[in-house]
Amino acid sequence: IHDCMRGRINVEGTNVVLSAVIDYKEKLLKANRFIIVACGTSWHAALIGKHLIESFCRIPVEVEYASEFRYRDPVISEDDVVIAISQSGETADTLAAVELAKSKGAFIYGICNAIGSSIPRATHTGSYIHVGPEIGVASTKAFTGQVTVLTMLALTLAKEKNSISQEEFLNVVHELNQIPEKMKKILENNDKIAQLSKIFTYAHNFIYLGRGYSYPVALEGALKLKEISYIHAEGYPAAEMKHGPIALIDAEMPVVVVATQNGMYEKLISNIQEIKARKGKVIAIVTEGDEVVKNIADYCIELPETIECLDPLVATVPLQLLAYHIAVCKGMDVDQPRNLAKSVTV
Ligand code: F1P
Repeated sequence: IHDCMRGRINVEGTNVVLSAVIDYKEKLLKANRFIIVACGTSWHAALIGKHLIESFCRIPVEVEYASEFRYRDPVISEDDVVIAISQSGETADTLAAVELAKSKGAFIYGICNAIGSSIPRATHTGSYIHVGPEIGVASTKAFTGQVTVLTMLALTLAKEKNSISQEEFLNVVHELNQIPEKMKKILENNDKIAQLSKIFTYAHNFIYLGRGYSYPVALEGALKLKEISYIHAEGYPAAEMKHGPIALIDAEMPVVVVATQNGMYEKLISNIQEIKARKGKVIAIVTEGDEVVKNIADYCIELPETIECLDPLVATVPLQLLAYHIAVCKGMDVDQPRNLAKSVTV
């Protein structure tokens, strides 16, 4: 994450991650709307990007599965900016979405990891996330890199547009700079998460819940578990639970709840109470020092405090570790899960 925040510093000392935002700021700021296209983990990063860009820049954002986008006739115009997110830069659906949007005159901004790959070459400009190669098939550090770049992009545009105060801008930058140290603290939970994982190897299903910025984190936690441990897992916005998924909850059901002390904390407490009333097993991701959720949840993983918009950066890591340790306990090959390819090129 440090490398990603620094970007590659060029001779003039400019952060290369952001130089494209600065160079094309007029084009980006006069967009009617942004459309973000991506697949899998990158699509979850896109949902966080939508929240960041809409909150900071007040520009409407649509998030599309690239795998659906190219099979209909989406409304795209020259006034749209399309952001394509891909770790590998080779995902066929995302590349096809880029080509389609480009043919309709949209301006295309890529956020990719693999330098010189097909998607960045097909875009007008963009940012590399600079997190280095993903060793395993499942995207992990790329997610953190994508969210970091989206945060920096939203902040930079908001500053140009004056849609956030100088005070707020400086506060987010300050907090962002603390994230690498906080990540180290989160990794100190590794042994605890490994122990916790042993309890849940029995499970055939998992539910993940979050609200606001943490809803895509819940989706990503569930995807990681599916990808590497082959356990069926679904992520939901916590408030959607009562519209159906609550029927699934019984004493056998582990429910992972991202319940940091931000935004909708109070509402998450009542969601946890609803699960406990149905005897579900709650694994809560909480802010350090939280005593309220600790008293209701079955298990808690603590996170250092940060501001709401940066929660996804810290809250995703324990969920990745949970999926990793459960998969290891079950004897799975976490680097090369069955049926998955590093880049889906067909
Ligand atoms: C998209 C993706 C990954 C996932 C798996 C299959 O890849 O869905 O998120 O972990 O590797 O592909 P990309 O477009 O971000 O390279």
